[in-house]
Amino acid sequence: MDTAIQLLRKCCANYVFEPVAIFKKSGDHPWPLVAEDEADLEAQLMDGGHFLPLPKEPAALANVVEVAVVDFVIDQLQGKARIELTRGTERGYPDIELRVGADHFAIDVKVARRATNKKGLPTGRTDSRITLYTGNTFFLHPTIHWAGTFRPFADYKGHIDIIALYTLDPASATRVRDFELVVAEPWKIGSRHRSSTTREYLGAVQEIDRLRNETGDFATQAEFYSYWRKHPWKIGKAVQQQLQKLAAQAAKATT
Ligand SMILES: [Ca+2]
Repeated sequence: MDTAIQLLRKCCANYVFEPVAIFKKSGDHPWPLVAEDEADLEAQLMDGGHFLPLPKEPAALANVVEVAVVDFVIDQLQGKARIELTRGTERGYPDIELRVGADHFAIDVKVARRATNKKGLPTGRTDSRITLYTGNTFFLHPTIHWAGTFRPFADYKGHIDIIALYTLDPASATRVRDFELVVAEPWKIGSRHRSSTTREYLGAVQEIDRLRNETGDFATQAEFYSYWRKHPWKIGKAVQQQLQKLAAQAAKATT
């Protein structure tokens, strides 16, 4: 477990936020455009009218950030000895499956905006509670191979989150300022609060220092799992149908 975490921490320490803006095909500048380096090119594209701002709506911006971080991690680690990375599906879990030797790790990327006060200064908390897991499916039934997952939840040697923190800069095309990546085990940053009242999500602690230091509300992983698996989750129609299908398959397999 420690090897995988160290590997990801080392990798994330090298990350610099890359998606600067959305490229717009037409611009307003003379051709040819000659740039001296990356920074010069960026400045010229900005001045030349080639940039559209990234979305500032939290979910849309989070998706841009998440894709960029997943791309980076896969690009950095793929091809190293004894390591294999597989990208997950958009709505599935996890975002990346990492294999080190014979062990599989679930790597999930989560994005959170820093909360700011009326003066625009960071309060030291995330704007909303990070969702650690959907509570009523693969997390609740850890031995079942759920749709949209690579393998049952309990088959992972470990679960690791990469938390991307940023401060919203509405005036810049990039929208993102003070970008930071924190690598943490979900149970270590777990809270006793849901991250949504309408969706079946369980949440992380909101203090950024506690995310960095991995000091959540639970003393042990067992305590975290037991608390959240006892939670009265709502089982919707889609989840119920999946459970029935799996139960029918299991029954068929034993006859
Ligand atoms: Ca994610």
